[in-house]
Amino acid sequence: MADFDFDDSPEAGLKGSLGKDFFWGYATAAPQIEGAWSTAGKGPSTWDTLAHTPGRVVDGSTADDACRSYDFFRDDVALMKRYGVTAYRFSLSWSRIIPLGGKDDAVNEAGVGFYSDLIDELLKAGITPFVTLFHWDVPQALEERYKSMLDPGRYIPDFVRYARVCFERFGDRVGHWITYNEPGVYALAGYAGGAHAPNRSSDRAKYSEGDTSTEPWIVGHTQLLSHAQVYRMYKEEFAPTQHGTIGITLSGNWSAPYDASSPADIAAAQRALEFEIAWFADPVFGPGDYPASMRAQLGARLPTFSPAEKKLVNGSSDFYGMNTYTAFFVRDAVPPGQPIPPEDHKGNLAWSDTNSEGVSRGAESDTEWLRTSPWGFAALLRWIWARYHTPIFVTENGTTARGEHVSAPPGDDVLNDVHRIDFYRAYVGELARAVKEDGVDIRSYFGWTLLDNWEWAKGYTDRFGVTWVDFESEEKTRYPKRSATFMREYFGHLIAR
Ligand code: PNW
Repeated sequence: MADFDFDDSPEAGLKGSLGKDFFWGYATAAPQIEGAWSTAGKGPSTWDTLAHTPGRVVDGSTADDACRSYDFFRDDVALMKRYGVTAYRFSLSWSRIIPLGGKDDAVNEAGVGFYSDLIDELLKAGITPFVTLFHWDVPQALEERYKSMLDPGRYIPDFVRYARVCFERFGDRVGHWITYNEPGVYALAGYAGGAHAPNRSSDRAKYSEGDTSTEPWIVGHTQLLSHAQVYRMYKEEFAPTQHGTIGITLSGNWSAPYDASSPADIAAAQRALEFEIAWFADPVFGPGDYPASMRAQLGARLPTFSPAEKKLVNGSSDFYGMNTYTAFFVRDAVPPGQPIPPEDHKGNLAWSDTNSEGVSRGAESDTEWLRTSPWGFAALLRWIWARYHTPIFVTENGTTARGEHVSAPPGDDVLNDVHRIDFYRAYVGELARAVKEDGVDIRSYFGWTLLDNWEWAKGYTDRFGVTWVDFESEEKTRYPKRSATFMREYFGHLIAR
């Protein structure tokens, strides 16, 4: 019996608006769920190093065990089958597959075996794997050898060889590849703000090394070049026999002008989208170079593409992988004519939670930056479609909810996660409307995330899952939240039969 009735809801008219081959499911990342951080030959990653450095994770936790999905992956697949998903997006841990990471370093057969078993288990359950090669965990050995992405000449061949091993070992069964997850968040959180691995920033009160004014732009450039090389390699050497698709996933939230009638605020909102999204999307899907607004502010601190690199990068993604969570109201931080500090990495912006008319960007979650802003998602889908005309795979979207930090067993008040249900109802509804009303080509939706997990430097303090996890228990016991049921029934309504 169905829990939710969509035939008598505002979404009634959206019935069957998504195609039969639309993929839906949940996304995860290896460091956030696997645990087994040093099991069966796995080498340490930069995130293991961060977690074992006092003061770097807000609750002092590590990801040593996380959700123990390394041990319980068969249970996770069974859970997803119950949840009715058709696809699962997960990432591979580079240092589980090549413990030291480098192109001449040994492959760890136990690590390959783990992912091979996971892929087989998914296929047996009728769930299509979407595999991310890089979700932020650089092998620690490469950080120590040459500062990883800060040395593109040494990093790129190492990443390309890692990708080759993955295509060789898994490509017979995996047809959907994502090279990088959110190169922008990776570059800014790890090299500008510094809270993420490898903890580099100009903020000397907190971090001993780094240069916020230059390093994020180098790291972004390295990711673009290495992504593109892997894309070309896959197309030339693997796609002819493996017939898969491959692309990149970008992060990006909607930015709207604080005062919708102010030309300066309108320009600020456009600049926000360019610094956050077009930084990567213009070189890959658009005109083939960084946006003019970035060059104007950053000058020579932003690397340049040689003609050959431009050609390599432009057109190097079969689809637009889209991670998005929220929306902001923005205006200029520094007034026109005054110098913008070289550490600015967001495009000279000031943010507010309400606009000039007092309209809120949305309901608060349990995470400061994240509010329920489906209006922004609706606008963003159309902005990306209009600017890039590339099929969109939504690869992450979701929310935390207040009141979920309780001891096991969680009560019905916790498991009935109305805030998350409202979020998913609104966002996925906007997705279906963009498809139905404006013909935006959207092919997947992955909720973030399957399980409450280790939310990076936030530790276990942010619960994004449709499954509540008891991190105190030996088995990391899983309790389905009601949003999981909601999603199964909602997609049952939206996807054509
Ligand atoms: C994503 N923002 O990161 C990551 O891909 C996930 O691993 C992570 O757990 C999830 O979102 C939730 O945070 C983001 O500030 C981090 O807009 C920050 C932002 C967006 C995405």
